[in-house]
Amino acid sequence: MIDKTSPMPLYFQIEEAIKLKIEKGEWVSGSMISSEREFAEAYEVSRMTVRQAINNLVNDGYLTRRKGKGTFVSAKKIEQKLLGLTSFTEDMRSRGYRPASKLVSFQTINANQRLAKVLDITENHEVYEIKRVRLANDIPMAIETTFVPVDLIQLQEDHIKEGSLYSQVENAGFVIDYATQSLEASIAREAESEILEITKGAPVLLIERQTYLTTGKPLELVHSVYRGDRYKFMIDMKR
Ligand code: 16G
Repeated sequence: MIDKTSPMPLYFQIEEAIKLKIEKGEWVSGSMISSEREFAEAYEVSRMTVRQAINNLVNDGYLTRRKGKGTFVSAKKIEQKLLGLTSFTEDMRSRGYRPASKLVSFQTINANQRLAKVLDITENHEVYEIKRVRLANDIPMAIETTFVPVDLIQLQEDHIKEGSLYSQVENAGFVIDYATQSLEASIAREAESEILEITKGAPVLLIERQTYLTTGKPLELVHSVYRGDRYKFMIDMKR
């Protein structure tokens, strides 16, 4: 499997061999991998070489080190296509996960200048500010802060707590049309890391979505913090 005559560096060959095992499902997520020594013996390479391969796989999110325990195969990332305009509830259900939310807060606030501009309302107009932790099979995936103009729709706290915002909007007779979304890399701050159950400074994805109804009216502005270790966004491109 490892070709010592190849110009490919040995650590890279080991990395590829491990990735293949994970991708083929031979090594399942959560299982512990062999020690550096065992790898070094099996591949007849130095422990330094093995360490380099494993470090790269940890950095790329394939493997996770747990202090005092060992190195484990990471949970598979959720792949989300940036194509259809879907809700968290729909995304999770379509992948066979059980969606849920923890409602952190639900209140009305007065729009500041930016909110007013984005939501096409006048400054100081009331907007709902909804903070939710979004979970898949009880694992926290993202923290979402959603702003919706109060004048547009009467939102029920109970429904938001239990169910889907988009279904509540659609059940009220609105048709959601399109959204613009930005995505940028960042690191988890202390409060975020506690909620998302990741270490402080771990990579996260910051997403901002502005969603519009078929009437042309803005429905929501949403700021989200997604776990970088569990999420992968896919974009199809055509030339
Ligand atoms: C997604 C959307 C968010 C929307 C929510 C509705 C992203 C980045 N954000 O999380 O804008 O408010 O779905 O979900 O995808 P719900 O209908 O399950 O409440």
